[in-house]
Amino acid sequence: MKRAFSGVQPTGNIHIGNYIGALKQFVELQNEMETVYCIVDLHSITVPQDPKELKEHTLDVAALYLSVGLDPEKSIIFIQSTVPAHTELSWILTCHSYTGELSRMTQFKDKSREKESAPAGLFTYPLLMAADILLYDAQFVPVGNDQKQHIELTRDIAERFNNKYGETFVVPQYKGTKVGARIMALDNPTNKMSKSAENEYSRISLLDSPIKVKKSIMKATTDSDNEIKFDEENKPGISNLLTIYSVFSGMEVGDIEKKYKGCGYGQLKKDLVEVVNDSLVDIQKKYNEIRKSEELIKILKEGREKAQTISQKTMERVKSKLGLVRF
Ligand code: ATP
Ligand code: LTN
Repeated sequence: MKRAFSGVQPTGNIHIGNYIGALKQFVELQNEMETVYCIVDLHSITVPQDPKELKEHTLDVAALYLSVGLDPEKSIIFIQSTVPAHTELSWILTCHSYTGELSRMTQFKDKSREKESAPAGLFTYPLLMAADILLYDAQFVPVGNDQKQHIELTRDIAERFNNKYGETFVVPQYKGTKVGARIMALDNPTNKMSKSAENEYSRISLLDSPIKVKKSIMKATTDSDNEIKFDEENKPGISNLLTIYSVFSGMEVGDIEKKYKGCGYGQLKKDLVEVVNDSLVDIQKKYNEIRKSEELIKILKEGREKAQTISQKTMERVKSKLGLVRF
């Protein structure tokens, strides 16, 4: 049986970029293979977090996993820090990777650029991610395309380890969506939409009110020629809106272009507000039912048990290959 693994950081509330690039795939894959989904709280502390907010956001992300359609009967859902094998394997991988390859990671370069000094965890972050994936023998990693480079590194490390010690790890593959693997920020379509960007109107969170959604879309940066055409290079703003429209309405981009031929951006934006708000209603209803329920903790505890069973087996295999004494 094939298996997929992925994770989302509890650095804020999930936005439509996370949903389109990652979570939508998480849900679809549930019917095709075994699926393991994590809330990667240890990744989020690579940058400063408020402890109270971190706790809330962790449970928010768990509740949102369920609200978008993850089914605990089909998927293992758990919090990374509740399964110690993640940090354990991460150290072992740290000893099997090179500072040179970590320095080439664009996410590290981007996140450390404006800092006077960067935490070491920001640098070794991809190794914790590699540990997450390799612990579960995952063949597939559904993520947005900003994570492609981290998956490549995971593959390199797994292959290197296998060559040195004999077959130990499954070498995983990046799994991206055809449409929307990189949703752009609404205020600046040359940046990726991000949970931690300062301007809240740069993104649409799955928990945003209809008014906030309306403001974010109506303010979205476009170009001035007023032609509704998908052209990522020359018209990144309008192309981004067309992608979002397509995913939430189920319509092909070409059909949306036809529908709005001769209309201005204002009409497209107004309709997009409705399309997005209609989709968020159900997610938010489910979220409100589950977020404060005992059920949520029960699901996370069951997920932890299942994750522990799988990851412990991998750790036994790894330790034995390395010659670490076990009794
Ligand atoms: P942060 O701003 O804290 O770095 P983020 O918004 O980039 O957070 P992550 O938790 O790092 O979100 O990512 C969760 C998943 O969503 C990953 O699979 C990531 O590739 C995907 N993702 C993040 N942003 C986008 C985006 N703009 N478009 C498509 N997928 C995205
Ligand atoms: N680095 C990812 C989050 C992440 C992840 C993972 C994704 C941590 N561990 C394992 C897939 C598999 C991010 O920033 N989006």
